[in-house]
Amino acid sequence: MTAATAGTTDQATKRVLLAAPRGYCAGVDRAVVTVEKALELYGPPVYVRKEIVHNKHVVTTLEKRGAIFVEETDEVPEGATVIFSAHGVAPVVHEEAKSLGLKTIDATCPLVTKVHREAVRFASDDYDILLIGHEGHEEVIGTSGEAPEHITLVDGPDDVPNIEVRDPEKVVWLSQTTLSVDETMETVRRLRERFPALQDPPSDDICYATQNRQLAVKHMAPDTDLMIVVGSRNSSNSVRLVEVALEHGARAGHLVDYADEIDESWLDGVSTVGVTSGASVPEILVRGVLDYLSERGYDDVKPVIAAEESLMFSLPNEIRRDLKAAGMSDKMRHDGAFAEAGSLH
Ligand code: 0O3
Ligand code: SF4
Repeated sequence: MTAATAGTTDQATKRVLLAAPRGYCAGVDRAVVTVEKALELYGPPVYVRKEIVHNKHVVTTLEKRGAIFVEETDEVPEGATVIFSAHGVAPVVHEEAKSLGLKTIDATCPLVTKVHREAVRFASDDYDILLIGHEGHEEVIGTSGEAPEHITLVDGPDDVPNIEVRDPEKVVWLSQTTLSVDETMETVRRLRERFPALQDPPSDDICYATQNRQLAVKHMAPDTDLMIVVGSRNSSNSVRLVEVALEHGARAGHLVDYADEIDESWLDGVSTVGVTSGASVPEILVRGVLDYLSERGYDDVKPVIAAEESLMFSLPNEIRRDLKAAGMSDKMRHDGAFAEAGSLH
């Protein structure tokens, strides 16, 4: 019997594989800094439609600083400022906000906006657009709202037999940005069996950050007894990381918001723990998990680097203009400042 199956694990065999890249992507950084800057600039309260990103810690920390998260724009008082989340909104939401006299700041990730533009373009050329994504997810609702009469949702490979199109010669697929790359390719393969003339998007809709985080997990998974993914349950990209880990050989995998959700029994007989985090997760939460593991003898941490990332987006124009007028900086603060300012609970 090996150490990994013996129920107890020798101190010398305990190690952590730490994924890189992990955590904040450029779109999340931009969206979170937008709310922080709005709080500094206008003072609380600042209204945000939906969770700015799908992370419990980010949302509760911003709430403590004076952000008010609402489900719909009609909950925002007349004349107030509302920020739209990183996942994007349908045009009808912009119209509603305008009719309510709200000032808006659009923190939609530019890579989500790119998919919206593709949808508008293919709809204006009268294509049937097959949007691969998860039903009910905010990003999918926003993208579908750009051209509801042209877009059909395809929620994974098993949904393909249900799909009908007007003209099989004029069909294109687009996707949510945070899907499993492999599952999406399987969905496309099945769609193409049904519609051989199916066109690909002009460029990848699954974004660089989603792809890189999955790639790092694929590298680590075969050597991993237990994969711990830090992220919230409603975070599509974080949930996908657990699935990818299990599909690529990790013997177990769990999603946690905080280190204190780790069940001690998960470590029974575990030699190698993989650690990563979703694109909406501040690094302080990963540090919490590494500290937890270190206290239990897993203090040999080896990075597994799948890609280097340097992309940064500038803040939305609406807030840059106001920051400039107030003589304030519009610089991004990649994760660090947010992480240190937030307490863990
Ligand atoms: O789309 P997802 O549920 O993964 O959202 P998160 O967790 O907030 O991550 C950021 C992704 C995003 C804003 C849309 O691409
Ligand atoms: Fe943008 Fe990708 Fe991050 Fe989504 S996961 S916010 S598309 S960079």
